[in-house]
Amino acid sequence: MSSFIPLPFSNNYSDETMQNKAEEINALLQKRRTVRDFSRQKVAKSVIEKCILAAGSAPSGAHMQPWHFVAISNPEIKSKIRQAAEIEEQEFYQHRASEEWLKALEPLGTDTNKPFLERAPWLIAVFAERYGLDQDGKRFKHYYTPESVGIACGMLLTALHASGLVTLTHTPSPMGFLKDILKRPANERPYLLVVCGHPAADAQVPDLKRKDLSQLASFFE
Ligand code: IYR
Repeated sequence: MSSFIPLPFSNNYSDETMQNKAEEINALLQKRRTVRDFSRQKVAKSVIEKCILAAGSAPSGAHMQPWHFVAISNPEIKSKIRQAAEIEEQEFYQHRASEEWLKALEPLGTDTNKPFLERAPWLIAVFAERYGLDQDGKRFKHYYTPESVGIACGMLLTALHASGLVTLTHTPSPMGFLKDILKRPANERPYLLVVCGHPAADAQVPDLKRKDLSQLASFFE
């Protein structure tokens, strides 16, 4: 059973307006950088709420919306997350990571110490719902879950960046501890931890280059 409504917007931009819009969004997103040095400056919950709503507008397989976002500003919970993440990171840097992986990480200057997990005003833990549960607790299938949640995360990062905040996509692995600390149900799997806030006044980022258009795209015209 489906019901349809007329597309609820119409832009019809001129070629020139469209060109300008594309340039504007590219210029905005080219400024995005992953930041590891955060200030303790607070960020209003209402900003985080809006950005999560924006993320929730992502397309998803069969419109199952297989995601859940947990936003944390509570210092005790942030501290628990830091402790658990640093234990996993010690394992990673000392045992789990291959030489090749450690070499690839060198330019980023990362290590087992994760102070940003306590300093940044917000952590947003993103969970992927492996399957849905109806009102009677009966399971139903979700489709293209990693793709859907990945798109939603991209939109979350875009919304946070466009709001003037900086982010770090943090991937302590495995992330099972997030599920325990945040008391998430069995059908959810931790997908990504987004650290977000204002950059420290002296924040530094690695001098990375992005692929240019000829490297990152091909066209058949
Ligand atoms: N999770 C570790 C290692 C790490 C892995 C990748 I791939 C990165 O792009 C950055 C870090 C850490 O957060 O330090």
